[in-house]
This record gives sequence, structure tokens and C-alpha cells, in this order.
Amino acid sequence: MIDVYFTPTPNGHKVSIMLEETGLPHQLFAMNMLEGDHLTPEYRRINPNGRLPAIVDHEPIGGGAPLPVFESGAILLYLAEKSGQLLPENPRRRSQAQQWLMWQMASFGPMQGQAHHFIRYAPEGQAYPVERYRNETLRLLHVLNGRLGEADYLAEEYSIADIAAWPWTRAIRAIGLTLDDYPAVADWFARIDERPAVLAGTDVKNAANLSSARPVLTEEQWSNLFGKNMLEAPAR
Ligand SMILES: N[C@@H](CCC(=O)N[C@@H](CS)C(=O)NCC(=O)O)C(=O)O
Repeated sequence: MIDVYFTPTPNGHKVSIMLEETGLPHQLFAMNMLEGDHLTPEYRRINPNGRLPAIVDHEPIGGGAPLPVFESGAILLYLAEKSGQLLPENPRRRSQAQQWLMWQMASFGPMQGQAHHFIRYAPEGQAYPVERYRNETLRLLHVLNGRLGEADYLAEEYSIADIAAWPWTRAIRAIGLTLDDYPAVADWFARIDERPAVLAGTDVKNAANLSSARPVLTEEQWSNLFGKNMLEAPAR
């Protein structure tokens, strides 16, 4: 059994989709970031970075004690290895899957994450960071469109690279963007959207990050996400 510390965000959905695709037995523990569930010393023993998602595999590859795994990209690689699915065996495609997974983890997720922050959470009126991160997201969508214009999937066959990039593509509407100018991305998005495992992995867990409304946070919730409580958590 695999324990999943889950929140319904793009990074969380990568893991819920992967588990549905592979059929690995798991149980989800819903974590409420606004209430600071991720800031506890107990959770930091699972994820030293104190972010979501994370998993604990009670029957890890190679045996031994339960294995915690953090960072959504590392979780996808681990689950691919464990299941023997969704990481191509062909060396060229395998490398392509790893390249696009790293691209998502290093660029497409973090740049868009900053766009979400400045558009939806930061005090209003900060034109420069909004423009900077929205433009970077547009540039990355252009890169994605180029790749998907030459291959049906990022590694030619459906893989963890697509599972990593798809939920972040789904989230662009929350920052006021569309796929209208990215037809190859739109086709790829629609193909993956129809997969039963993707539906199951996002169904009823999909409330967050699709609305472009500015969330109204209490002082405590703000502190848990961006302020004193967040900063002080690692020292607890
Ligand atoms: N690179 C990390 C990013 C994790 C991350 O930032 N997760 C967000 C939710 S999607 C989070 O935990 N936010 C809580 C916070 O910022 O305090 C991964 O891919 O797992």
C-alpha cells in the first residue's frame, strides 16, 4: 500500500493520475494547505521540503523500511519503476521522457506557479512580475506546441512526461490563458483528457487552481502559505 499526501493541485494530480494509470494500490490523505497541514514536524519527516505531494511506500522497491518519496517528478519516476509502466524502455524515448519531465519540473511548473502567485495571491497592481511570469508561461506553451507538432506525445508514446505536463496545461485558464494559439497542445490535451485514469485521477479532487478568482485568505491562512508560519515551520 502506498500512502499519498495529496492536495488537488497540478502537482498533486500528477500523482493521483499516475496511480490510476498504473493501478498501484494506494490511499489518499487529503492535506489542507490553508490550515497548514503541511507545516508539521511529522510531515517534514516524510517531505523535508514541507510541500505537497509526497508518498510513503510501505512495500518499497528493494524491500526494507517504508520509503518516503518527495518531489512530484521523483514520485512519477519511482512509480514508473515500481509498476514497470509509463517510462519507455526504448533508450531514445526514455531519454525524451526524462528530458520533458525535467523541463516540466524546472520550468513549466515553477514559472506558471509564480504567475499564479502574482496574478491570484499577491497584492494587486504589480505589473512587472505578472507580465514576466505570464510571458514566460506563454514562451513555454510555445515550446510545448513545437514538440507536440512533431510527436503525438512528449516521448512519442504516452509517458510520465505527459502526466507531469498535462495538469499544468489544465491550470492555465486560472491565469487567464487559453490554448487557442497552441493547436498541437490543444489536441494533445484533449486526447489525454479522455483517458479514464485521468478522469478518475482528477474527478472530485479538481476544485483547486481552475478558477481564476482571487482567493480571500484569512491572516492565518496567508501566514501558512506565504508568511511567518511558513517561514518558522522548518525550525519547529
Ligand atoms: N517541486 C515540488 C513543488 C511542490 C509544491 O510547491 N507544492 C505546492 C502545492 S502544488 C505546495 O505544497 N504549496 C504549499 C506552500 O507553498 O506552502 C513538486 O513538484 O513536488
